[in-house]
Amino acid sequence: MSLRPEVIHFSEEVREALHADKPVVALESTIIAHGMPYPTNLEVAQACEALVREAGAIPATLAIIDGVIRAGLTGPELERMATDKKVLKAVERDFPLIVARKATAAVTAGSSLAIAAAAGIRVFVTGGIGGVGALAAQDFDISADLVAIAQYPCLTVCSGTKAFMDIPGTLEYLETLRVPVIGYQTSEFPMFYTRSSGCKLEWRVNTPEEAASALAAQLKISAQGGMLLGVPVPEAEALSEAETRRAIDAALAQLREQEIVGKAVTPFMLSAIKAITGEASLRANVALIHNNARVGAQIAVALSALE
Ligand code: PSU
Ligand code: MN
Repeated sequence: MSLRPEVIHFSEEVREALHADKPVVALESTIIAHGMPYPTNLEVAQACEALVREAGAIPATLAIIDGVIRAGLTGPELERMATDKKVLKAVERDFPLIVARKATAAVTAGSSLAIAAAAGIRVFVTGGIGGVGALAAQDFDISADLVAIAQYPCLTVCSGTKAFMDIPGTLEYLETLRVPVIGYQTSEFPMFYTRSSGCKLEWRVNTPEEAASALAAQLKISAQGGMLLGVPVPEAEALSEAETRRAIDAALAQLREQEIVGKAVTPFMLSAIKAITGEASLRANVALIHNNARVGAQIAVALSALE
């Protein structure tokens, strides 16, 4: 799939910024609508936009509102994402039906990348990407995020895949898809709530400038294809590996018992983990998203300086 650029409706600010080649950072909306409880979700969405601005870039939060694919939301639209229980979760294959029915949907990392690529936005920020599921060898649960990261010419800034995924399997699959995976100030792939997964990476960058030059080279040499940057959750809010593993095992047991499948898995797991760890997992989730917004914006600014 590839979106036609003319179907995207830009906010005036985002349109002007892209037109003037100013740095723009794409932000996803599934983490707002389905990833965190209200009012934390709204606070995080607003804080991310503010952090991107502080770093000198323009935020473009992405969503489908009443059937219209949007880059750059108004305040009330952002609020709707955070509060309206009827907001759907759109992976790319859902776009035609959501548009035809004039429905409202949050977009996942993969579908955000489709919009960002068509819009000419080169940096996308999320919390954790979808990955290869823990039982993928039997149930084929592999997130469409991975395919989108491989296809679209955009950098994805994340804190790893959600911790309840098969992390080594996810990294193997990214290798198959030919995605460069880079650690930001780390030599291991981060594990979402936890700084490290024990999975070593071949590539590491230490500054926004280094990340930007890798991205600039990718954009120059390849007509297609993205890049993945793993930024560990800030130390102060990180959960220990043991804490994370314990919460995940308990949540996975609930998931199997309740026979939840498909798109509902991720929202279920996030809220089950939060119920098990108390507020600690939510605090870590918030901290890593804020940090990723800051780092992503610094990279977008550095990229624009290179261009
Ligand atoms: N990570 C989070 N919270 C989320 C998601 C990821 O911490 O809400 C969302 C992202 O939008 C991601 C999507 O793209 O879950 C992946 O869903 P799935 O595993 O169903 O492909
Ligand atoms: Mn899945």
